[in-house]
Amino acid sequence: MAIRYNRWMLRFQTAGESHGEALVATLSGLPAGLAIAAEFVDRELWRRQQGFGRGGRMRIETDSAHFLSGIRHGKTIGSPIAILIANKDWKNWEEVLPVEEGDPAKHKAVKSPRPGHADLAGALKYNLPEARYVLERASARESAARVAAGGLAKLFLKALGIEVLSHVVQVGSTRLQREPLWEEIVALAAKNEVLLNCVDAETEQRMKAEVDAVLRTGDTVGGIFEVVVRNAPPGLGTYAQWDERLDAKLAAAVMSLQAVKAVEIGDGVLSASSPGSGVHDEIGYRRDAAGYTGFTRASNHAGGVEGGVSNGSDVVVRGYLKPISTLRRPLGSVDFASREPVKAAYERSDVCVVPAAGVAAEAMVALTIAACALEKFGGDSMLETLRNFEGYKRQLKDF
Ligand code: EPS
Repeated sequence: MAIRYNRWMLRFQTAGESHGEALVATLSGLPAGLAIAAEFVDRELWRRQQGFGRGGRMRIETDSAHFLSGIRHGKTIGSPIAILIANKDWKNWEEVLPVEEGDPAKHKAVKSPRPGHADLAGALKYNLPEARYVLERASARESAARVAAGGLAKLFLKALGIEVLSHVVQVGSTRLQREPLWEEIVALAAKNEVLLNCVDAETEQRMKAEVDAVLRTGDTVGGIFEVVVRNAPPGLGTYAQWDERLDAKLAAAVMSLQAVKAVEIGDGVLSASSPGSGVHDEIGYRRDAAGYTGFTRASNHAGGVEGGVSNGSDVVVRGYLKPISTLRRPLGSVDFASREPVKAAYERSDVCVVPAAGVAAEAMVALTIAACALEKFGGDSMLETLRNFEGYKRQLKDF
């Protein structure tokens, strides 16, 4: 019996550790003939590095995707794409974390596990005496590799007219109180200075005050980001099998990001406490409606997915981020060696990463939507994929 995910036409994996030499991503299954703008992928990587509350590490790194394979003369060739992102910080860690045996005296052990981090569970699982190797891979640094792969998925989706972007809905207890316009989210992504990636300037200042407060007290703060897929065609994903539902795939993709503790599709959380009449999106019809079909919706509480299938409205996915688990004023823990009570280890860290996590989630959502689109439309070349997509669009118009 095959595990369904192995049948995905678009597959990607990452390798690399936070303070190792580089991060690596491989992406298999993009059709041949897709134009790749390397500057676009680098801009995505830059976006992930931004936001008020990022730590000192982001002043060291300037993430850039180095393509090793699968792209020639500016276009995909149908072969697996390998991407390398160098860690500039490696020069400071070469002797601490050498591939060869090296000098054990130079090792920087993480001696007491941080509550909320993978430290303890990872050390127990891999039978490691302390948590250094655990944090090296569990670190959200890995999400840079996802953003590079996701950048390619975004370029594929753009060729189909589909866009994926994010914005921040909540930092700490400060929440955006209105629905953003798509144009506002687009404008956010074009900014060259990112504060907290919120569409409302006044709310963003209050979000900044929340980050300032935890910076002062040695604490950290979480929040909620929202990813919006614009122009997703109806018919991605299916209710036919549990693991083929679009919402299930999106939930897994976004939940797999570091520090995400809950995922919501549309107004999923609110809908649990609302009457049905208040949350289901009434259906209308206008022959000349913009979009894939003449069917219209009065609202989009469903977040563009009904029965595990995209319905033609924007797909909206929210990720709920716990506060970063590395605290400058650490919580109680236990020394790995002595088992005595001590404070948890502290390493240089971020205090708020909600905007950055939103960009990483865009990548995961783009990869998921691209995989579903390729399952539906197939194609080994862009010519073939786009022809199949055009045929489906005509079918929808004629429905
Ligand atoms: C992280 C700790 C910090 C973050 C890192 C995630 O890194 P460092 O230990 O080098 O200061 O900056 O995130 C990134 C490096 C990144 O690119 O997002 C952690 O422990 O999870």
